[in-house]
Amino acid sequence: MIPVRFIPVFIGIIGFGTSLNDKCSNVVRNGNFEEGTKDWKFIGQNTGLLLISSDRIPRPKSKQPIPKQQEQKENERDSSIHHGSALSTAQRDQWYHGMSQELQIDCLTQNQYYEVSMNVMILDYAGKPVICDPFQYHFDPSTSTTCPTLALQLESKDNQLKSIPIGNPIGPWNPTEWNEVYGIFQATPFFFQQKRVEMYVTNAPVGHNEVIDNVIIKPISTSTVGLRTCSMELVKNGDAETKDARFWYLKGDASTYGTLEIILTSTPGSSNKSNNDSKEPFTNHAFYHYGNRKNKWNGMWQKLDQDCLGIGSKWKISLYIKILNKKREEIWCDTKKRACPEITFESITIRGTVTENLRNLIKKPWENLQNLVTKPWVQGEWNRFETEFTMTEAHKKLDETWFYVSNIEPGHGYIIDNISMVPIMY
Ligand SMILES: [Ca+2]
Ligand SMILES: [Ca+2]
Repeated sequence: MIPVRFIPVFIGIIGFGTSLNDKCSNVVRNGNFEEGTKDWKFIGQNTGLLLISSDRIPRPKSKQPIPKQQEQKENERDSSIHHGSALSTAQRDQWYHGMSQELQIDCLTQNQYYEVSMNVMILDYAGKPVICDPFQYHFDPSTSTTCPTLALQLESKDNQLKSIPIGNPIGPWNPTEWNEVYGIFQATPFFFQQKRVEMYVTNAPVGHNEVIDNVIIKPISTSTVGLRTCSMELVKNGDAETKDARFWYLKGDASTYGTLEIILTSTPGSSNKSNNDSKEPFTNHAFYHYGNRKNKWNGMWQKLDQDCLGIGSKWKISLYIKILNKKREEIWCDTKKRACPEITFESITIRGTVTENLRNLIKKPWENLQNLVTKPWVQGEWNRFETEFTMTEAHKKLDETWFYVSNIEPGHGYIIDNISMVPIMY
């Protein structure tokens, strides 16, 4: 069993002046569990709720291997704010079983955008931390590496149920520390036609407990990461300065795409966001994708906001990149033989079954875009990549448009930063 400490409910804490603004500054009630399990329920007959002490959550022990050169692995996640209690399930018999809370719909404003965040871990029934894979975008309940997600269950007046994901797990996943679920959603008029809107934690593998803390749903603000800015920048978190890989996935499936971590480095064109000491050579963060990549197209993958991509609109994509061999040494590639990294755009429509989706994926339109910077590749330095993409009708008529890093030899890795996509003709 997990170490469990029951916390008494502090009745006195709800006595403060609770105007609607105060009450709704976090749409989630008792999101930090300072009032015990108050306002929380669960989905699944045997799920149950347990309060556990946040201090009992296991702390990190080991470090991952780092590239064989100057870069350092980023390993600083602030865990100092997590005190008091956290909420765990007691048992989970189905992937969709988890803790839940009915949302105060009168706290939501129609058409307003909301930022969602939550700290989360997975523990097995013996209380040991479990790793999951946040880079797999498509949820497959038959795999044992799915990560917890935050979703809304909407129940209509005629009892129809609809589920909407509102927060996705962020990689890289550290099993022995708090991880984050993050997202942005809009409170559409559809929400207000429902009989009930219930938020729930879902998608962790069956037979494991979800543990959560600091669940927040609040109106977006200037500090919200990943807001729509069609006219300025279409890539979300292209510079890794959130110190994580939020908004990024890996193309392929977990057995073929390797893994990704955040490293400290020094990329041209980066401001010293994370370190004010000018003597320190590692001033910013970058993505490092490596490991057992089986295909050239197993690359970092991000969904674009297709509403920003008008037919005929033209975009400039730019980034800095280094490539590494299996020994994690920086290597050279031959631009003349088309052996260097590229960027691929693709569009898909997801409908029906997994088999149908796979068939759709084969038929999708895609373009492999080469580097328009004709300078030869320089080993050991950051290489500049620039290309252009024009949105077409063939892309637009499908539901989703994505792009990914491609044409990297299987088994090789790359370090990438300052990935940007800005309009040339909009
Ligand atoms: Ca707490
Ligand atoms: Ca960066």
